[in-house]
Amino acid sequence: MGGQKTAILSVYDKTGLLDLAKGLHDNGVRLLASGGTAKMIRQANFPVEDVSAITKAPEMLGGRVKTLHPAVHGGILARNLESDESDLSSNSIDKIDFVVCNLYPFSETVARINVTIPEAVEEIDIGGVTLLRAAAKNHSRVTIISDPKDYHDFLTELKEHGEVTEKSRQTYALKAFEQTAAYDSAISDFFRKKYAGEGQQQLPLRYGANPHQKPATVFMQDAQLPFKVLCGAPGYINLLDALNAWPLVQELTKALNYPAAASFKHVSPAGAAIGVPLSEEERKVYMVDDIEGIENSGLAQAYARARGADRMSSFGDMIALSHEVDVPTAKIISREVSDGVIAPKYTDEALDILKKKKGGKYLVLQIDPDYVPGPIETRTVFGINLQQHRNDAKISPADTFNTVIVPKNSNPLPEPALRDLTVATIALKYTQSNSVCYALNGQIIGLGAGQQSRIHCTRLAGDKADNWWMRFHERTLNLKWKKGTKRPSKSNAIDLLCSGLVPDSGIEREDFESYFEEGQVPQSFTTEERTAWLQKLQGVSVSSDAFFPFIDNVFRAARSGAKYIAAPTGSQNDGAVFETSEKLGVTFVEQHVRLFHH
Ligand code: 93A
Repeated sequence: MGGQKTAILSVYDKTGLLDLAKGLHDNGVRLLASGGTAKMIRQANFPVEDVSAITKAPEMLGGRVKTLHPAVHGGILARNLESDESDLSSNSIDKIDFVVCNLYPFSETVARINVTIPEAVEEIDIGGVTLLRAAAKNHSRVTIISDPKDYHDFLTELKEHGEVTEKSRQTYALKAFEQTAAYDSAISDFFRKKYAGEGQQQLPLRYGANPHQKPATVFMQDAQLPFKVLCGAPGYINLLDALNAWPLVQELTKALNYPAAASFKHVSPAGAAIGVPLSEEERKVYMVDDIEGIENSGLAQAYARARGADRMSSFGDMIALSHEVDVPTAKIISREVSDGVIAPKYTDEALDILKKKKGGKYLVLQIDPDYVPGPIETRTVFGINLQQHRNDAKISPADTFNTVIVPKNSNPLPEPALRDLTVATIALKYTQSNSVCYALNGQIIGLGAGQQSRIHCTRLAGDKADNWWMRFHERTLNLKWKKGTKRPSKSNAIDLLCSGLVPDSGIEREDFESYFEEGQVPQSFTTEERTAWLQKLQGVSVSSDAFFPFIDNVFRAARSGAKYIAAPTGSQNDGAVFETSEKLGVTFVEQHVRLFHH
């Protein structure tokens, strides 16, 4: 065909088709088109040939085979190579220079209510996707136009330069690749919902973050979900919690070689701990003194600590447990208000206990402990994709806290400090930023999450640590509850008392009093009582997910018994921060990795 260029046109959306055909014709291009496309061009009196003119084969199978032919794809895929040229000429195939194609409307079809599988199947474009991919693959020679919005610029370029520049061919090829990718993912999404066993590769969720956010689903691409639902039906936020809480406990247990537990709410830990044996007082404060066998279960003690850290925040929690769930752990869970639990295993007896909770609706997830996520994670916010390497930074007592800044020559840190800094820092890795965590005895005692200001975070966490410690005051330990007072009401009243927020009068006061025996309503703590008791809180470890920009954070941490602080460095104020720590007798450790989490 000498120097004449050839275009093949096959479009479902025929917007702008006639202008395009005219423009191509005006530029001396030979037009080939599939059935409906050719018909429309012909009716407008522009010269066009059917694809069958080169394939010598009719469209068949009711349109399922239109352009799938070596005469088409040989013509598109051929390079300017001698061997390709000779293949073409021995098969009497002409090169194709331009491909214009857009696809059957699969997404629009399956978006229709009550669409059937045969209807959806018929909208799976095969030949068009092949045209797009073939032309995009060979974009060093071929131009692929897949969007009617590009017709104008394409024709302008063709008219002005007689050809399409390499840059434009690249841009158009990328668009075609994006389109086939999106098209295929729409097809696999549709069939995943239809064919993947529920709970295996996908799981429909009742709704998303809020009841009006429907539909909602959780799924894996090309893999099974790494968890099974043993009881209940997970919600969207349950899963966000579970999928943050599980790696937290997995890392804690690996780093410290103890069973570990976390209690999550709104995608931050309310508590997290390892199974350091509980003292008698701790058992009382954490309301587990009557749990049989707790002293022999590291996991139960870990959860008692995680749940006990901040009982108010843990109300309705999602729990993660590092080891096989045993009866003592299940018994603690069974009488708390909680939404669900994720763990690698459950004993039969423990599972029976959990399955009875919430009228049989308690969420029990079993996670595959060998599941390792891929290195890249992607999310969509406001329709825009964000992608990053997963935060797989390893926190370990041996390697993370070995750079003591002040006091000089105080390496290494004592074991309990290393342990508590590890707990605090791993907890922060899974806490919404800004975050600061106070830890003691292998558990969180105060955690501030999601604050825009670091000092507010340090204060919030410090106030929580103070509140936690006030719960150990003998007056709190010996409260005389009215018979029948429920656990959440007790936690609430204790929280009011320990935070110093009990009102002197009014209906809130009456409500507070109603939980206690006649004449046994506790007095509020006096300032002196509080100060004296808080001074006894010592040896606390504090970790921060990013540097302390000002010395106020050190002042606040020290007020709640901080003896060790670990934080990244790099603030302009580092010098003053270190100096203040030293003056207050606080050991400052450089923690090398910033741990923002969102
Ligand atoms: O059923 S197909 O997958 N088989 C084909 O060989 C084929 N070639 C192009 N569908 C095929 N097409 C698609 O037909 C194009 O992607 C385009 O959407 C549509 C244009 O058909 P017509 O020209 O008959 O209107």
